[in-house]
Amino acid sequence: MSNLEALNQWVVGIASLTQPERIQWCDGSDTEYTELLSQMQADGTLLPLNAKTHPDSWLHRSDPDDVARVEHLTFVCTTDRDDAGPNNHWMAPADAHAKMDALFAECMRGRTMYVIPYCMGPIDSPLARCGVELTDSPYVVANMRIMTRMGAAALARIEREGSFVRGLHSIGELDPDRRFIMHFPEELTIKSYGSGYGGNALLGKKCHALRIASWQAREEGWLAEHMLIVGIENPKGETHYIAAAFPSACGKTNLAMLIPPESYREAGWKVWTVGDDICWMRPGEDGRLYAINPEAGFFGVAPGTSAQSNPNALASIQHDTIFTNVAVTADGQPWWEGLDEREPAKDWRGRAHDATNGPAAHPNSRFTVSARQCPSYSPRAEDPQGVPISAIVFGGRRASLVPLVFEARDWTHGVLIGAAMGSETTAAATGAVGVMRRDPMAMKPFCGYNFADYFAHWLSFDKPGAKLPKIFHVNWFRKGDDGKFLWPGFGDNLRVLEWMIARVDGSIDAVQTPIGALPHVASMRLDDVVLSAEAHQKLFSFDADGWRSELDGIKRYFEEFDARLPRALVDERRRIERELAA
Ligand code: OXD
Ligand code: MN
Repeated sequence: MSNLEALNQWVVGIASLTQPERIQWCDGSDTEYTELLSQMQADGTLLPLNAKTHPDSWLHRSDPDDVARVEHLTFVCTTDRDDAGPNNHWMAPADAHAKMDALFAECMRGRTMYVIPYCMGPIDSPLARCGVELTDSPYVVANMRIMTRMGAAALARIEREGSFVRGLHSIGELDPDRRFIMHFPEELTIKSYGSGYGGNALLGKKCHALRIASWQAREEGWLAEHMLIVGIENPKGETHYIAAAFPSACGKTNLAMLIPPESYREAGWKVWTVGDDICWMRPGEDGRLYAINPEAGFFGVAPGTSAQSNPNALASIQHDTIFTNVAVTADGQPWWEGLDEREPAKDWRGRAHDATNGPAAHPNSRFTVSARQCPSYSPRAEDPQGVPISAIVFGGRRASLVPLVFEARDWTHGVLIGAAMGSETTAAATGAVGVMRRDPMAMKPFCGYNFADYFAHWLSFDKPGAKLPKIFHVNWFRKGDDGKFLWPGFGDNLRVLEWMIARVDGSIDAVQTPIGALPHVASMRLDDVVLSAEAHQKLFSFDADGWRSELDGIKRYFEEFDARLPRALVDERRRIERELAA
C-alpha cells in the first residue's frame, strides 16, 4: 500500500476488475529480483544460460506470435479524433475503455498482480516523470527493473508529487486476436492486453516515455523523442552531445556506443553513451536544449551485434542480462546471426537448429541490460540537469538518393527535414520488412498526437533567446549498383560526427545546395578509409531530378494533414522546390 490515496484506490479498483490471487507491491530490491528470477526459472519462463561464460543471465522464449510491436493494434484514444491525427489508429475513449475492460475482466485469476512504481529519468531530475505499471507478468517486472528506476525511491517521488502515469498490462491469453495497446493521453493512462513483448508490455518505454510523454511534453514545453544521446569527446577534452533519431533497428544502439577508428583513438577521441533509444529535452536557462535519457537500461536488437559491430554492447551483455528469443549453443551460450562463426544448437523457438527453418535467432531478438554495465556509459548520464545538445541528427535507411550527410540551413528547414524522413521498415514491428515509408523524426509508431501539431510544437522552439542545436540528416545505408553498402558505417560514422561538430563550432565551410549544406570532401577525414569512386560520387553529391520527385512525394505525404500542417513547412518545401528548379 501507499500513502497516496489516488494510487491505492486505482490499485484496488483494478484488482476488483482483474481478480488476481494476490497483489505484490514491488520495492525494486535485490531480494525481490532474485526471488522473481527463481520463480521464473522454476516455472520455465526463464532458462539459465551458461553460468561460466554468462553469469546470472537468462533466456526467455516468447510465444512465436508475440515477438514485435504491433502497430496495427496500437491506438491513441483522444476525445477529438483529429487530435490523434492520420498518423495514429484512433478509438473513442469510452469505446476503448469498454473494449479493454471487457478483456481485463477477471483476467488475472490465479495470478499475481505486480504494482511497479517507476521513474523515467534520474530519480532526482526535474526532467524525469513517474508512472505505475500494474501487470501479471513477472518477466515484465524483471525487465522494468532493468529498464527504469523502479521501486521504493520512485514510489516516494510519486507520493510527493501526487501524479503518475497509469499503465495497466496483462499478457491475457497471448492471443493475437485479443491484443490491443491503447493510450489515453488526456487521462495519462495506458491499457495493454494480450502481449508480453517489450515494446507492447514494458509500459515505461514506448507507451509512456514516447506516446504519453510526447503529449505531456507539448503541454509543458519540452520534447520526448525516439533518439539516442551520445557524447563525443575531442582530443582537447571537450565533449559535444548529439541526439539522433533513427527508426527502430537502424543502428541507434551501435551509434550510441561507437568505438572510434584506430587513428581517432590514437589521437585521443572518446565516445560516451548517454542513451540508445529515447531522449527527453527541454530548453535550459541559457537557451540551449538539455537532454536526459529516461531509461536506465538497453533493450537492444541482438542480431548483428558482434565484437566488430558493437564491442561495447557485447561487453555489456556478458553477465546479468535477459535475452529474449535468441538461439543457444550446445553449451548454453546465447547466439545470434552475425555474432560469430559458431553453430547454434537450438533456435529461438527451442527446436534443434535447422537452417531451413530460417534464422536461428529471431531477427527481432533482444537483450535487456542495465546501462551501468556499458563500458562507455557516460558519467553525465545520471546528471539530473541533463546534457546540453549541440546537434540533432535525423536518419533513415535509404538505399538510393539520400547523401551521406547534409546540414539544415536553419531550424525550420531542420524541422522539415525531420518531418520528411523516410526509411525502409525493419523487423522491430510486425508486417513487411524493407518497404519505404515516411517516418517523421522516427516517431511514426510513437507520436501520441497529430503529427501536424507535433511539427508545430517543434517549430515553436525557435524563439528569441533560444540557442538551438544545428540539425543534420545522415544516411548510412546508401547502396551501390551492386546492392552493397557504400559507406562502412559503425566506427567510421565518427568521421561524419566530427564534420558536424566542426560545423557547430563554425570552423569549416560547406557546399550550399537547395537540400542543405554538404561537406567539401576535403574537409572530411577520409584518408584511412577505403571508398570506391562510386561511393565518393554518390555519398557526397545530390541529384536534383531525384530530389524533385522526392519533394513531390513529401508534398503528397503532407496532404494527409490538410490545413493543420504548419504553413512554415509548406513554405519551406516550396523554397527548396524553387531552388531546385532554378
Ligand atoms: C525499440 C523499437 O524496441 O523501436 O526500441 O522497437
Ligand atoms: Mn526504439
